[in-house]
Amino acid sequence: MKNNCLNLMVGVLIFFILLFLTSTTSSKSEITRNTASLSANLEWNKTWDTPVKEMAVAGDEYINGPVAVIDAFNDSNWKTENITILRYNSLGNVIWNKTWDKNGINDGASPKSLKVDSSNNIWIVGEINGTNPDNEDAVLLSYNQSGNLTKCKIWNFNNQDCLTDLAINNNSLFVVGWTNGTSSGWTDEGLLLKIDMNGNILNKTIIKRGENTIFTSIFIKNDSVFITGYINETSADIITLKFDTNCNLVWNKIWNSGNSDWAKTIVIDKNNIIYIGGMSADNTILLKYNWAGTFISSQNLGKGNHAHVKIDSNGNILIGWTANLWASVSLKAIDTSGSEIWNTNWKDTGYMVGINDIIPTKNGTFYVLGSEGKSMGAERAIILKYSQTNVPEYSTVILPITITIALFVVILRKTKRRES
Ligand SMILES: [Ca+2]
Ligand SMILES: [Ca+2]
Ligand SMILES: [Ca+2]
Repeated sequence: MKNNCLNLMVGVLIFFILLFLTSTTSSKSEITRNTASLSANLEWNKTWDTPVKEMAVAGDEYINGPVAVIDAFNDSNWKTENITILRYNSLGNVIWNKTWDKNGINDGASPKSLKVDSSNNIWIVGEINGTNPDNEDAVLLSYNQSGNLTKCKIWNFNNQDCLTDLAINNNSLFVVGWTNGTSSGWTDEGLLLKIDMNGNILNKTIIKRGENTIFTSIFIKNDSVFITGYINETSADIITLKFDTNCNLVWNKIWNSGNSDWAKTIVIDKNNIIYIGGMSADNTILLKYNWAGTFISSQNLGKGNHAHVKIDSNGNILIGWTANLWASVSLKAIDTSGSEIWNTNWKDTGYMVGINDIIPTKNGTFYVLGSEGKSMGAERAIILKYSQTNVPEYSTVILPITITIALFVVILRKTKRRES
């Protein structure tokens, strides 16, 4: 009996020594970080729900948690549409929420994008329907850490004006969108604004191809400005452009599958490969270009809406899209060679769900923003938090267990033989 106890203790001791040795070896190999063995795990999901409809549109990493902007609206009265900003902690609790309503008048404001600058100012772009729903003006808002509005710019360039995305580079804001001199549509022009941190416009560039040009996303790297969107010539085609930081056009490329094609997001990885997420007919697609604008590949991710693309802190590409007619949100990570690292999807029983943005953080976790509703459209905003963890490798658990059992059996047999 005494011997058995002793053997058990010896076995447990051997197990932990082996576990320690193998985990030390594997953590050393993590210096090169084997991201191929990462998996994504849902940490929590939260909703934001008021009597009107809400959609989480965009967000950014902030201080100890994300900040998100919500489009809050009422289908029966466009004037009640407004912009709500939510600051979260990392557990998904709302620290503060603010609603922007110009001069207290309901005039249909709608947010499109949000970014945080290096001084922790929150910048939001979108549109406001000044006098009627066909006469939008461009809106730029800035909030400080406490949620106080510090800047508000409204520009009426044309009949219809809308800002869709922004990027911050060396104390300048670069904002994209579209502008239109008529209220009939189909004559939109792509808009690029360079703005100082006081909200003054330094440069306004208009690009038009075909009948209609709309810019949807902007990404700046190494003082080069990359923009994507779509144009209408024969069918909708994806346009991708490179500018310098003085807003001079360097190149522009058109991608046409033969079907209707739209681009939603643009990012650039550590190897300077450009990724464009969008839609072609009713499929989710991912396009790749190199820095010089040479087309590399297009990938069909299956039936779904726009691909939202971001680069995470491991340098991998996170892709999310609304799939299966709002039945689920599909998420996947690929490495820079295009190999899939993980894929997962999110559903909420009884609800139709959709994604609008992904917010990667510095430690590999990421947030997903979107909306859900019992019927088509948004009833409430959703935010999900995922972590990415290393899948335990074979050697770190199985090997110590196997060796320990083998040693234990040998010791037990020897003891029994001695006892008999
Ligand atoms: Ca609601
Ligand atoms: Ca206008
Ligand atoms: Ca096309």
